[in-house]
Amino acid sequence: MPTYRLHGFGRSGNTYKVAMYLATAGLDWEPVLVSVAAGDTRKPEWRQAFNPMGEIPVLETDGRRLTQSGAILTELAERTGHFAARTPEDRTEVLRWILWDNHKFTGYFAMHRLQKAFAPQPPHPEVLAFLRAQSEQHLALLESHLAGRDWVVGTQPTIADLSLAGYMFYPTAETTFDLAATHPAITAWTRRIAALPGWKPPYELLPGGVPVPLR
Ligand SMILES: N[C@@H](CCC(=O)N[C@@H](CS)C(=O)NCC(=O)O)C(=O)O
Repeated sequence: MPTYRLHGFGRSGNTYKVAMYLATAGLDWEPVLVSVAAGDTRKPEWRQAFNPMGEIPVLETDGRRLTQSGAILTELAERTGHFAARTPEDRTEVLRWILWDNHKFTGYFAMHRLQKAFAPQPPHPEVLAFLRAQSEQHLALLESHLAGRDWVVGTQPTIADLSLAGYMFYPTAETTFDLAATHPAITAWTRRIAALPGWKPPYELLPGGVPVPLR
């Protein structure tokens, strides 16, 4: 059995954050299909066995089941050294950006994509407008942070980059953001990430979640 088993599916950018790590760190892993769209995470037996919070990703290793992409990435970096911060100060910075990603960037950008592309009912236009405005505000902050620097923290890629980039590689048809046209620093940074050995886009790295239906 591989050292790491990653439960999740291709549509989940939070799962993809961890998948990108495992792939680009060259670790021994396999994906296990768990589909939010199919209702897997809402089943009481799944919650009891894997995550009472009802969320993917779940990373199984050494008989443990780790959850929360930021916590998983932190443990992997500490264990393996791949994409770890180099100094105590940078470790704090990495944590700061991962928290910001979870709360602000992914919190709004992923919800906007979910509502726009995958919600069973069309969202209220004001809800969508709010999520889009928040996403734009957070993208602008990241764009200005990345102008003139290669990586989010320090001079090497870290888990902060992989966390923040988790939702950047989905098609414009899903996100409705054409970042290549509007955010040059973010685009250059995602190209650096995509150049890491072992990198693949979400729907190639993870099963399930073929991008339908789209509205
Ligand atoms: N902060 C969490 C967020 C996890 C999360 O929101 N996962 C979504 C899929 S991307 C999920 O499992 N949703 C299940 C549901 O809402 O029922 C992390 O980074 O792992």
